[in-house]
Amino acid sequence: MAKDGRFSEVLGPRGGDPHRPRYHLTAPRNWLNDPNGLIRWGDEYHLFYQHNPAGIGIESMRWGHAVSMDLVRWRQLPVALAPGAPYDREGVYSGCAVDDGGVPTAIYTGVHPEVQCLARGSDDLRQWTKHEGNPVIGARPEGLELTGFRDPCVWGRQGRWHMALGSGIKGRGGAVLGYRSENLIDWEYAGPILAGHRGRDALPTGTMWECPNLFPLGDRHVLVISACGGGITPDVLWFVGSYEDGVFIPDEGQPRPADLGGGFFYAPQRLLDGGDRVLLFGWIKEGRSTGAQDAAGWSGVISLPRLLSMGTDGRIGVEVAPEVKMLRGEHRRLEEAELAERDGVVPVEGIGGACLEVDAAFDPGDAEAVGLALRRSPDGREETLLYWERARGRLVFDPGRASLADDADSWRGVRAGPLTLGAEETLRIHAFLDRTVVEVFINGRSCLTGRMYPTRPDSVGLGVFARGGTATLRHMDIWALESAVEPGGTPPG
Ligand code: DQQ
Repeated sequence: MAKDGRFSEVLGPRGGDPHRPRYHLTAPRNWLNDPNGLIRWGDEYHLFYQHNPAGIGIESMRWGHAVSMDLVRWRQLPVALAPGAPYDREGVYSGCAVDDGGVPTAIYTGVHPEVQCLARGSDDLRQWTKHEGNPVIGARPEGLELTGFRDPCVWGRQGRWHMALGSGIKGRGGAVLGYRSENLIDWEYAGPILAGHRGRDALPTGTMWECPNLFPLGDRHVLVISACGGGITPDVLWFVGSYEDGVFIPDEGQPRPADLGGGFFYAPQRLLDGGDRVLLFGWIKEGRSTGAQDAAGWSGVISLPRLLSMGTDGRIGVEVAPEVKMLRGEHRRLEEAELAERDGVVPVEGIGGACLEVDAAFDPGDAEAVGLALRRSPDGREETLLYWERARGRLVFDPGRASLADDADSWRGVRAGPLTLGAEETLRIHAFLDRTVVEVFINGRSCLTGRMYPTRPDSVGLGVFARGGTATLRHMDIWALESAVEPGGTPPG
C-alpha cells in the first residue's frame, strides 16, 4: 500500500476511491460547489461551501462548513446554514461573510425567488441564526429586466457597507449591481458597477455574471466574475481597473481568463486573510458523468488557495499560497537534462505517485513543444500531456489518452489558453497532482485546472518531453504530498 507523502509505484487504495483527491477538500458526501463565506476569524480560517448532502447536483443547497488553522489541512464541521425559512426554502445559495463589529455575519442569496438574506454567527462560527427581518433585499431594482439576482460580495469601506451582486440585464449581457448600506440590513441600490455587452466582447461573457468579487490589489482594483448563460461554457474572467463612486472602469476593454482550464475552475471567492494578501479559492468541477459521480458518492473539489499579486504591467500574477509547502513529503531533485524529439516521453525513474508536486524549469531551446506527461502508466498507454506550444503561443492540457476506459466523457477534450514566452524566458511549470485533479501555475502569471481519470493503478508515472526540436530541463523538484483531509466520513456533531 502506498504511504502518504512517499513516492509509490501503484496508486494506494487508502481512502477507498482511487479518484478522490487526498489533499484537496471535498464534501463528506455527495455534492459540493462554490466556496462561500471565506473568512479568517481569530486563529481559524472558515470555508463554507455550496453543498447538497442528499445527491449529485444543485438541489436544496446549503452551506457546508470546514475549518482550518493553516489554510491547507481542513476539518469538516456540521452544516452551517440550511433551507427552511419561507425566503430560502428552495436553497441557501452563495454569499460571503464579514466581521460586523465583532459579530460574524453571513450575507447569502435565498431562493426562490432570489433575495438577499443575512445570518449572524456565534463567536466560534459554529451556530448561525437567520435575521428575523430577512430578506434584507427582497425586490429587484425597478426598471431593470434581470437574468439573475444573486451571490452578494460585501465589504466595508469608509464606514459604510458595499455590495456587488451577480446579475445580468436582459438584451444586454452580464452585470454586477452595486448596493450600499449603513448597517447591513437596509440596502440602497446604487446602480450597475459594470455591465457587459454580449456579442460585442471579444471573449464570450454570457448573459449572467455569477459570484462577483471586487477588491483592491496593489494600486488597482480587480473584478472577478463567473460568466455563464447564452450558450457559453461557464468560465471565470477577471478585469483589472479602477473603482470609484460605485463604478468599475476596466483598464482594458476586455477581461482575461482567470484560469486556462476552460471552465473546470469556477465561482471563486477571495479570502482576505487579515493581512494584505488576497487568496482565491474556487470550485473544481467534475468531468465524469452524473451517473459516475452518483456511484462514487462525492462530487466537486475546492481548489488550493491561489495567491494573487498585481504586476507592474497591470496584469494579475498568480501562485499557489506558500502554506501548501506544509504538505511536502519525500523529495527528489533532477538536474540538467537534454530533451530531444527522438527520445519521446522520458520517464522520470524512481518517481511515482498520484499526489505529487512538480516544479520544473525548462529552457525551450528550439523545440516546438515542451512539457510533462502526468499520471503515466509504465507502457505509456495512459498519460495526460501538459505542455507549452510555441507556434500557437499557448499552454495545452491534453487528457485525450488519460484513460483506457471506453467512455466519451467531456473531460477528455483538450484545454488550452494563451501563454507567450519571451525570447530567453524559462518555462516554469509548477503542477499539483491530486489523483484526478491537476492545478498548474505557469511562470507566476497563468494557471490551469484540469481533470483526468486514469483506470490503471500503475498510472502514477511522470515524464518529460520535447517535440520538434531540442529543449533543456534545467531542474525539476518533485515532492510526494501528504493527505490533508479526512477521506469522506460523516462530519462530527
Ligand atoms: N452556484 C450557486 C449560485 C451561484 C452558482 C448555487 C455558481 O448562488 O450563482 O449553488 O456556481
